[in-house]
Parts: sequence; structure tokens; C-alpha cells
Amino acid sequence: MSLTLWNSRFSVTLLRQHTTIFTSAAPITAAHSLHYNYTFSTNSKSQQRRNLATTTSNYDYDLVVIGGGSGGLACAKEAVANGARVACLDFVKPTPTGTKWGIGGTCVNVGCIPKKLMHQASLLGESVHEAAAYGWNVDEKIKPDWNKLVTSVQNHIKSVNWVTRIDMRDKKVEYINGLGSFVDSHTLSAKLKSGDRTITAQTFVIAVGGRPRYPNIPGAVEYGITSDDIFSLDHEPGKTLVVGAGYIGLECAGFLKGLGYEPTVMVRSIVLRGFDQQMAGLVAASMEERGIPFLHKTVPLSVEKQADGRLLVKYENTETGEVASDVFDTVLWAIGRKGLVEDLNLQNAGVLVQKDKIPVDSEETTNVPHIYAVGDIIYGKPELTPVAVLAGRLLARRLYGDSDLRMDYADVATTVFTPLEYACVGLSEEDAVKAHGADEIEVFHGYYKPTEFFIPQKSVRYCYVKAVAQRSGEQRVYGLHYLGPVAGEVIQGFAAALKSGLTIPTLMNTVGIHPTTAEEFTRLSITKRSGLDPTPASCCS
Ligand code: FAD
Ligand code: NA7
Repeated sequence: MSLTLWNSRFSVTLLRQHTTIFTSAAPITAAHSLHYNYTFSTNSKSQQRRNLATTTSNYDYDLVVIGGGSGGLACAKEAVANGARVACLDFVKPTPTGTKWGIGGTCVNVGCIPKKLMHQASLLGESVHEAAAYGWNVDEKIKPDWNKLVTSVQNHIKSVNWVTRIDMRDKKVEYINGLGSFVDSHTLSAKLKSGDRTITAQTFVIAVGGRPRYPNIPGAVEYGITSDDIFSLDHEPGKTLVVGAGYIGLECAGFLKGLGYEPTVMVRSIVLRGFDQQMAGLVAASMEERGIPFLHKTVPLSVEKQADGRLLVKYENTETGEVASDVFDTVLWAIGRKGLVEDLNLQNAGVLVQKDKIPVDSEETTNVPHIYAVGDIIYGKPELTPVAVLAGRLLARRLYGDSDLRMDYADVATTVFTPLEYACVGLSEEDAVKAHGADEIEVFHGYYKPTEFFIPQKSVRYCYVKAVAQRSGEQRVYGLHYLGPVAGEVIQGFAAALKSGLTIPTLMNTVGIHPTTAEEFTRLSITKRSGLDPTPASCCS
């Protein structure tokens, strides 16, 4: 008896397992798939791609993924699920201070996950103080234990590393703990603990991500640390200079302050480049209000270790030329990340590089047709885990499944986990004005007062939302910006609405959930153009 299969994705799985080629337009039978070779006879782009990805089995693998982080793992697992033979290489070079970690990449080990846990630890400290106002009897002298926090965070990370290894084994992705570099466009050399291994593949996906940059000044590498070290630091960071006012710099300064340390943020030019600058200003102001000093228009010149072990940092104001210095316990560089192209020997494969990143087309193909790239390593795209994951998964489906779906890099929501969190989706006000002209943009905005802030008398000064929209026509919403508690949770659903074509009338006809902070988006009525005061009289007006 033969089983008729109409599902072309399943058909492709059989194709991988039995290396047969068939027309997916016609129904096939399981018996056929085992015994007959079919002729490839379609012009569909996805099938041409799939054909190219698996034309011969002379290679060790159909696919080798270089990099076992968010994008690489998602791609490798999805490729196996669609029938490909896949190996995934991952290797972590230790930081200058010797920090290293396991499988899973940046997000799990030294990024999103430990960052969110430390942010949570810092918010909990705040909550304990608020609890007293709510009637809890709390010991006034509560203090965090840095080593205990680091141990808890690292234990969680190790458990995720372990689960990742098991998951790879269960899903039949061959894990190779080695540093990959191209010998030619179909051959990779993997540096393993046990020696070098040569691996060939029909297709490669480069998902090597990036690592923090160090400034080129005396003492930077010897005495400074980065986000790669902070989450496993074996001593309290103490008074910390955070150099860089991007996403990572502000987040690190935020949780360090919440944990009781003394961070200072050094800003070279502007805060949160690439984000809406009104919101960036409010984020910085909300941090300053909490006692985090910002050294504006300042760059570091040198770091020296004093006899007492503390770090003397000399710095310069770029506007006045004035040179000053201060002493810190820790200097944390958060000045951006560089793509890990160096070890790959991309010239051997003929892959082009642009500013230590890899340019790709809309299907994540590099200039070499059978070599792809996803995640932080690609040029000009958001450096975020869900972006890497979805791009990797969709690529695998296009290569080995029955899909033509491409990654949409537009309107990706994100959150900056500062003490008062900032989340956004879509265009900043300035980008909307640039794209459509100031006359065509209406900005609805308002300050608001979270109900739960009243009893502990928390500052509501910077709780603010705005919607950047088309002024006429259907009043399409181009961007949403939110500064306040649980920002990521608030903006996620609105991101789906925005991608679905949200308009101002729809937003205003949406009934809010009261009393929440997310409902503030449904209560927006004041435009910037009107000049009316966006400060609310009460929580429920
Ligand atoms: P990675 O996760 O970096 O994985 C690449 C892997 O490849 C690494 O393990 C690397 O060691 C390995 N590798 C490199 N070269 C080779 C080679 N030649 N051979 C073998 N292996 C190699 N994103 C969010 O969405 N939300 C957040 O809250 C967030 N917070 C962050 C906080 C911090 C402090 C940082 C640093 C990042 C944060 N990110 C966040 C960004 C997120 O971590 C990255 O976007 C994501 O990890 C990128 O995934 P990837 O697969 O491209 O690369
Ligand atoms: P970003 O967002 O690129 O920010 C880097 C910051 O560091 C930014 O404020 C820069 O100022 C500043 N910078 C850059 N070089 C220097 C030097 N040499 N000296 C002083 N200050 C400097 O990087 P992040 O690491 O915060 O985040 C990267 C991504 O990781 C982020 O998008 C998340 O998705 C995860 P500038 O504005 O250039 O003057």
C-alpha cells in the first residue's frame, strides 16, 4: 500500500533523506520516493534555491553554519527539520581578562539574558523600597550581594548552555566546538582542541555575530572591561565609568545604579544614536534624575592603574578641549561592537566585507551564491536576537523547505532596558519628518502617571508616550514610542498592530485596559502642533 503525500514540505524531507529529485507540483507516493528519481521540472525560485543547496552529496554536509548563537542555531535546527544534513560550529575566544563562555552566542551568555536578569535585580531593589510605602515591614538596610547575583546569573546561563547542547543533539545538528575559517568556498578548516579538521559543505551560513570594541587609547585593553566581562565579574564593580551612550552603555549604567554602585556615563556626541532623539533625551534625563551623572561631549584619553589598584582616567571635553581626570574602580567600554570577520579568512571564499560586516541581499545571500549570512554579522541591519532568529529560520525554510518568505527588517520593535524603560517600533519622529516632510507628520503625545507610582511617590516626570503618524488621509501610524515601566511588554502587541497598518482612528477607537500604562496609547489626543500642554491632570482623565 502506498501513502499519497500532498504536502510538499514533507516531500522535500523525503527528498533530503533519499536524495531523489521530484516535481512537487504532482502528488507523490512514499513508495515512489523510495524507489524512483524524479526530474526537477519547475522554475519556482524557491525550488531553484533548494536545488542549488542540495545538488550533490559529495560534500560532508548540505549545510555548515558558522556560529552557534541566536541566528546560527535557529537556522541549523530549521534546516535539519527540513531534511538537511547540518553541522554547526561555535567557538568563543576569551576576552583580554580571560572571560569565556559556552554554546548559545552573545544573547544567552553575555547579552540579553544576563542583562535582563541584572536589570530585574536592580528593579527588585527599587521594589523593595517601594514595598515599605505599600505597608511591608522592610529592613531599611537592604543591600545586594554582587557575588550571589553573579552566581545565580551564571548558573542560569550554564543551564541554558546545557539545554542548548541537548537540544542540538536531539534535533540532530552536529555541534563542532571549533573556530571556523574558509579554505575555499566549499571548504572550512575548524580549529578544535584536538587539532584541525577539514569540513566541506554545499552551503554555508555565516552567523558569527560580533564582539565589543575597545578604544585605541593607553590602558584600554589592560584595565578596561566590556559587557563580555561585567555579568561574570568576580568582584563588585564599585564606582564605574561607562564609556558610550548607546543601548548597552545606558543599560549597564542603569542596572549598576539600581544595584547601589556609582556609574558615570561618558557621552562622545549624542545619547542613543539611531533612536528618536526626543525620547533619548528623556531617557538620559530620567537617568540623571536617579543620580547617574553624564559627562557630555567627552572622550577618554587614557587609563592608568594607581598604586591602590584603582583606575585613573584622563578625558577631554571635545568642545572646550579641557582635559580632566577622575578615579574609578571599573571602566566599562560600551562603544559599539565589531563583526567577527577576521578569523573567517573570507578572502579564501571570495566573500566581500564592508566595515567588518558582511553585506547581503534581500535573501541574506552574500556575493557568493552558496554562502549566506544572518544576524549581527550582516551589514546595516538591527543587532537584535529576534531578528537573527527569524532571519536564520526563514533562510533555512527557503533553502530546504517549501517557502519563499523573506525576512522583513522594517518596523522591528525594541526596548532599551534602562531603569525607566524605553520601547519603540517604527519610525522616530526625525526619520518620519525626513521621509514624509514636516507638514505631512502629526505627532500625538502625552505625559502620564502610572497608578502604582503614586503610593511610593515615584517620579512620573518622564513617563511619556507618543505616536508619530501621517497627518492626512488614513492617518497611518509610522512610529510608537513609550517611556515607562515594562516597556517591552507594552510595545510588543502594538508592534503587531503597526505592522498590520494601524491608523490613528483605530488607535483612538481601541478601548484601553484600565489601569495600565499601555492604555496611554489609546488616550492620546494632543498633537505637538496644537501646542497644548501634554501633562495630565489626573490618572483617569
Ligand atoms: P551571536 O549570538 O553573537 O553568535 C555568534 C557565535 O559565533 C558566537 O558564539 C561566536 O563566538 C561564534 N563565532 C564567531 N566567530 C566564529 C568562528 N570563526 N567559528 C566558530 N564560531 C564563531 N538583543 C535583543 O534582542 N534584546 C536585548 O535585550 C539585547 N541585549 C543585549 C545586551 C548586550 C549586553 C549585548 C552585547 C547584546 C544584546 N542584544 C540584545 C543583541 C543580541 O545579543 C544579538 O543581536 C544576538 O546575539 C546576535 O545573534 P547572532 O547569532 O548574530 O550572533
Ligand atoms: P552603539 O549603539 O553603537 O553605541 C556606541 C556608543 O559608544 C555611542 O554612544 C558612540 O558614540 C560611543 N562611542 C563609539 N566610539 C567611541 C569612542 N571611541 N570613544 C567614546 N565613545 C565612543 O553600540 P552598543 O554597544 O551600545 O550597542 C550595539 C548593539 O548591541 C545595539 O544596537 C543592541 O542591539 C545590541 P557616537 O554616537 O558614535 O558618537
